[in-house]
Amino acid sequence: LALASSTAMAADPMPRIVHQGGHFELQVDGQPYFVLAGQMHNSSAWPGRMPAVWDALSAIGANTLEAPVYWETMEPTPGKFDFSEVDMLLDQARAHHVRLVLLWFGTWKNGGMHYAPEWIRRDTVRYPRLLTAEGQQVDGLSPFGIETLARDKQAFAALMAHLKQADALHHTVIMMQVENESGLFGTVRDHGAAADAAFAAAVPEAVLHATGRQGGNWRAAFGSDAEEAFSAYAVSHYVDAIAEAGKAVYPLPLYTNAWMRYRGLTQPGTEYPSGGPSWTMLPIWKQQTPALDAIGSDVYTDTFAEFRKGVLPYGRADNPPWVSESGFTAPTSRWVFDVLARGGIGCSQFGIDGDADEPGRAAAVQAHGDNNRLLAPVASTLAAAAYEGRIAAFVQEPGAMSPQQTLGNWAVTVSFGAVWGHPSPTTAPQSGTPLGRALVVRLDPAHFLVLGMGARVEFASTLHDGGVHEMLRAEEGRMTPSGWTTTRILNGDETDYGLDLPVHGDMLRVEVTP
Ligand code: N0T
Repeated sequence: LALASSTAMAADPMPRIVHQGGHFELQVDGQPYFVLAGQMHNSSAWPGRMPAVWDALSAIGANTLEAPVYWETMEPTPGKFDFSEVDMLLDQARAHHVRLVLLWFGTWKNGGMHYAPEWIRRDTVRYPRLLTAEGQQVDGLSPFGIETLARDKQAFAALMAHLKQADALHHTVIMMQVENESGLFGTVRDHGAAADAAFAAAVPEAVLHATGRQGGNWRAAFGSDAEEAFSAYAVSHYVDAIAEAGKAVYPLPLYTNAWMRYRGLTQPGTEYPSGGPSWTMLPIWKQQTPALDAIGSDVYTDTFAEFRKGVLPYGRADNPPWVSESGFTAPTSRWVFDVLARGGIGCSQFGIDGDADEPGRAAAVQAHGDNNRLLAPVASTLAAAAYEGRIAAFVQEPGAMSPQQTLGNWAVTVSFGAVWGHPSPTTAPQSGTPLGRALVVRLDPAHFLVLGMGARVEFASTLHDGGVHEMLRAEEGRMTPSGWTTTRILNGDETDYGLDLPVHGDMLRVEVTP
């Protein structure tokens, strides 16, 4: 018996994140995994609501569900845990053959405290609130609440112990989010007695080192950003302690998500949570959170320029591109292509179980469904190629010129809004509905995989050596576990003007003379 169970454990290593050369890979059951996820609305992890969640998830064909775990429901009285919500999620996810990312709604939820149990909310002596400079108590917990932190740590560790017992042989849960968009609203920093003392004291050496600041107290080192930097230190330290406690019990990949500072936001504590992992606070956050494997970006924009501004700072040698949430609209269907090619670990759409008649929802279901129908069957192959830097992504961006990238000895140009039989619109800025998206994967020097929607792809050799370097063959088909299967060879009208990928997506394999 002991032998049988240790063999089973050995066959299924823990999910983990590996990285090389700035590219990352999440491995599940020892295989590359790319998270193509949907997240339910905040109050949907209840049995009566789950059928709508599963319908929504299957409509978009995602391979992963992001689901909250509510502290208030999991620990209704101090130290008495109720894991029925978690067990329901595990059972249903297994029945639907998808993986789970669980979101720990603990001390912080969107810079607030509304998932803290009532016994915490009622006892402001043991679990102190934030204090404003004027001494006003705020609807948010102090990151200096020693007992609050102890309670959150204990609850998160209990959740991880439950998963270890209920899921270690399945790994239905592949990753955990620690807190949700942490940080402070209502004041830029806490003004309680402990906070005031720490704010007046010397900035820890490690923080100075990570931020390149000179010594002294927070004001001296950070000037007008002192309060926000101080809060980032306090909150990141707190979140890391929770992550560390959970990881010691059951070492799943752990991340936290950022309410970002973009789209013109400049005011911490009023426009976005102060001290959360916004991009200007990332050096402090990364330095303070060794127990976290990643800081994810919650990107609520339909424009590629804002997406880039929001996400690029998070792709670092020590942090994977990971879109932990994005708005559930049709234009956001482009982001996953970009994240994949950057060597990121995945992308999730927030609020998939909205009302059927919500404006834009039908188009979002169509676009993200098209994505996942195309990407999910080859996600492991794509993740492996992305890890090695063999993928280029191209997304439509009105106003920009047609993107071109080089893969091996080939310049790949992708244009959007091409009309069949007409030359490619590569000499003027792009226009049109921004939904075009494509990936080109270099399989070997002579073969490329081309996949995407609403895009024209053209190959041109970068070798000008008088030799013949041309596209020999374009096959439509699919990647199966045993390799490439051709459904038809494209030629003539289908290739003479470039490879036109239809709006709902297609996958081609291209052979070139190397
Ligand atoms: C997100 C979601 C959910 C000027 C919003 C986004 C989710 C949380 N918060 O629907 O509440 O639980 O993580 C904040 C978006 C601010 C955008 C400001 C742009």
